[in-house]
Parts: sequence; structure tokens; C-alpha cells
Amino acid sequence: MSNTALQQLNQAVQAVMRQARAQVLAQMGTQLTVSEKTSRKDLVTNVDKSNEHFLVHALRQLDPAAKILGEEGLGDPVESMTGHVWIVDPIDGTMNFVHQRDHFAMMIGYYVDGEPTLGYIYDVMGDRLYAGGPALGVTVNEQPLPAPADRGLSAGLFGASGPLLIHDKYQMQAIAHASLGPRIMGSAGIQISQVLAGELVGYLSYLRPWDFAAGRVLAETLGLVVSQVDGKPVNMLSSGAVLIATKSAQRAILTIVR
Ligand code: 2AM
Ligand code: CA
Ligand code: CA
Ligand code: CA
Repeated sequence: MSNTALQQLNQAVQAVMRQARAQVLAQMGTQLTVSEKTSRKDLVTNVDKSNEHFLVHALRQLDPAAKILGEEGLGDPVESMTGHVWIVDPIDGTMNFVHQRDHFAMMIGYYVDGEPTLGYIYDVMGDRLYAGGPALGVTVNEQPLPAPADRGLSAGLFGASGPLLIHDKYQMQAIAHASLGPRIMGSAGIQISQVLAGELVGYLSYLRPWDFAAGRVLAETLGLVVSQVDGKPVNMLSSGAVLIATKSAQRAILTIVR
């Protein structure tokens, strides 16, 4: 794809996400329908579903031949990363959406033959849209976002996952102890955006493809590293513990986990 075509696609996706935000804000003024998926801690609402429907439909119009993987199952069954693949999380942080009406995000990742190409994380209530990719750089609300400093684990705040910290999986308590302190937001999108902005030196959580597809594109564009906890590359079609960090923090965290 030419750079001009990619730039146009980038502008079109941002416009779609701003429209999606307006619709979500309007729906927040009405009664939500909330149901449990696998447990009382795993929720889905009518807004997750209607927003996924909207985003999938809009992306289909922008890129008719693409495959679209959505968390709530309204896209396509995707078994390979060949071709154009969009990965959509319509509301990331549904628990926050229901209980706080804040601290949730919409995310879209775009991969071409497996290559990270475009990423979007929209902090809906903060109205901050992180957008871009390797060919374009990263912007926040259209303003260029500089790469964060390569700060080490001992000199920064660490983005933790509630379940992993509580159960001390992947040495998360030791990692938190080695940092300036753990922070938990309950939204992968919000926490990844904090790593992009240099507010956290890393984030480690058990994630599904739609939780980190967008963040991986944006993080790698800014010189951050995305890997499994053993340092191996991530696979965009499987779930597992994913680490997004500065190079220095990654080095320290891999040593602790090993
Ligand atoms: P979600 O809100 O889109 O489901 C904290 O719960 C973070 O972990 C959120 O970003 C949430 O995304 C994600 N997450 C991933 N798997 C989850 C699960 N099984 N239950 C709850 N949250 C999960
Ligand atoms: Ca969910
Ligand atoms: Ca999610
Ligand atoms: Ca979600």
C-alpha cells in the first residue's frame, strides 16, 4: 500500500472511531443491558455488541476484502494472519465501563500479512485517540507523540494486572517490588496507552489478541518492545501473558521471571 493510501486509511479509521465514541456516549445516557460471559468478573453489555457491529461494518466498507476479528464474535472467523486482518476490541475495560463509566477504551489493530501496520487506542472519556503505525509514526489527537525515554524498571511505575498480581503469577510481586510501584487500571488499552506516553515503564497481563493487537503496533512504532514473558515473539492469534515495555524495563523483567 502506498504511503498516501495508508495515510487516507488512517484518517478514515480515526473518523470512524470518533463517530463510534459519540454513539457510545449517547448510549451511556440510556439503561445498559449487562450480562455475564464466563463469570461475574467477565461482563458484556449491549454497547460492546452494538459498537463492535458498527466498527466491523465501517471497516468492511473501508477494506472490503479484509478479515475482521472482533472480541464479541460479530466479525469473521480468522485462522491465519495472511492478507489484510483487522482486530477489534469494541469496549476494553467493560467492568470499568459498567461500574465507573470511565477508564475504558476502543481498540483496532491492522496487520498486513502479519506485519503490524496501523493501531488505534481510544481512551473514550479522556477523549485521547492514539493512532498510527511504523510508516506514519504515532499521534495523539493528531499531534505527534514522541518516543518515551528508555527508563529502567527501578526508575518507573509498572503496569500490573489485578489477577496476576493477586495470584503472583510470572513473579509479578517481585516485578512490582523492583519498580517504583504497581498501578492497576482494569483496561489493557488504558494501561498500554500509559506505556506509550511514558507514564509506565511496562505492562504485563494475560491478554487475548484484541487486547494487544492495537497496542503492539503503536508500542513497536515508538521503540518499545512487545514479547511473551520468556522474551519470545507474540503470536497475534493466540492468548497468553504479554509484556509491553521499554527495552531496559523488559531486560529487568525477563531476568526476574527467568
Ligand atoms: P475486556 O474488558 O475487553 O474484556 C482487565 O479486565 C483487562 O483484561 C481488560 O482490558 C479486559 O478486557 C482484559 N481481559 C482479558 N481477558 C479477560 C477475562 N477473561 N476476563 C476479564 N477481563 C479480561
Ligand atoms: Ca470482554
Ligand atoms: Ca479487552
Ligand atoms: Ca472488550
